[in-house]
Amino acid sequence: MKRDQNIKNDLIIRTLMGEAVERTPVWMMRQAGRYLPEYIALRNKYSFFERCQNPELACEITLQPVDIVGVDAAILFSDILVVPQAMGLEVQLIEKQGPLLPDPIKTAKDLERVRVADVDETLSYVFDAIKLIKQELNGRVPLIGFAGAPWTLLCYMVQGKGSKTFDEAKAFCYQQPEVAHQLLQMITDTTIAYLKGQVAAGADTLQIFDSWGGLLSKQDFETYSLYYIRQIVAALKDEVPTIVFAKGAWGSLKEMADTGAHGLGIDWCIEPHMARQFAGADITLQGNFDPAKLLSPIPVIEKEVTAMLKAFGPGRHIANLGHGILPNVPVDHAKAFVDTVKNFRHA
Ligand code: 1CP
Repeated sequence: MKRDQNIKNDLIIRTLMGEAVERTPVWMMRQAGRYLPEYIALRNKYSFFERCQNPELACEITLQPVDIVGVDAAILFSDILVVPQAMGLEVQLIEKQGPLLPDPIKTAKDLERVRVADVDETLSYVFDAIKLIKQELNGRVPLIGFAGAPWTLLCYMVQGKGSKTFDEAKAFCYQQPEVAHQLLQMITDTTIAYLKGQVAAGADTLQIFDSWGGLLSKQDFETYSLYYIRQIVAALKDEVPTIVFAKGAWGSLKEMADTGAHGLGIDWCIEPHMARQFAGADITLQGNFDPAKLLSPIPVIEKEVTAMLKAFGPGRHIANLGHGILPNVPVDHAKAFVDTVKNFRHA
């Protein structure tokens, strides 16, 4: 296992490895982004993919929440959709609407337009950003690398845009399962090379985001998602600790724990003691504050975060939200979340 000995605050790495920690560590999914005025200022000057592709900009945005909110980890500023882009699909980001893929995958013929990416050729800007971020972090906190899970990427590659149901992506899997599996395997192979490149560049831990895993039945989650996540975790788990976050898929926590991942993200719809019961004692749980609760008055946030910490109990817990931070959360509310965790000690 690779480990950067120069990290001063390595609470998150130690928690993932099941080692003793003085307090619960904390970060927030989507912490680099739209709720920070410093991010909005850069957004008004550069397009989304400019922000991702320019290592100096990506570095600056990555460090913002570390400097401003005081989280215990940085997460690379990028997007899960750089992988479909590297595989050959056009991806646009429409302000205030979200991702748009104008020529989505619908048939076997469309697979001719995508390939397993040569990541050193197509995604080297990410590796350059990681090297720069590690240098600028100078050992303050660990850097989290990430990728989308193959199922969640298929959702966008087939549906062509965000959706509440991803019904077209599901219909594609159910009507053309062989084509779907070919695409999922291509995404998986690209993702493994991509994440290995992130680790080689300096990422200290990796999170796999399966934002739409909870749209699938337990059996379909196994078939279209977990089968591929398992390959990714197996390829990386001996390099750095890995965290799997499959939103809504808590019915498969045990199976996810069995992949050998070091951490599992959970959303706010499952109680910590139930998640622990499903996942077993030997894995770190991450979560699970309702992101919308950060819109509550600060004293309510403090009270509810404390209750969450008590519900998880000491050890093997990384405090986080149950999904990404919302753009309309005031910065001092995000700080209240982080500070409440940092000031709390288990009795
Ligand atoms: O600035 C802007 O207006 C663009 C908004 C934005 C941002 C800040 C997008 C477009 N992506 C990002 C950055 C991003 N995306 C990060 C940065 C690191 C961090 O601070 O966490 C990460 C980890 C992601 C991951 C991501 N992108 C996911 C998985 C996590 C999740 O929130 O579920 C998903 C599903 C995406 C797709 C995507 N990209 C952008 C948006 C608005 C979306 C979601 C669209 C949808 O709801 O379908």
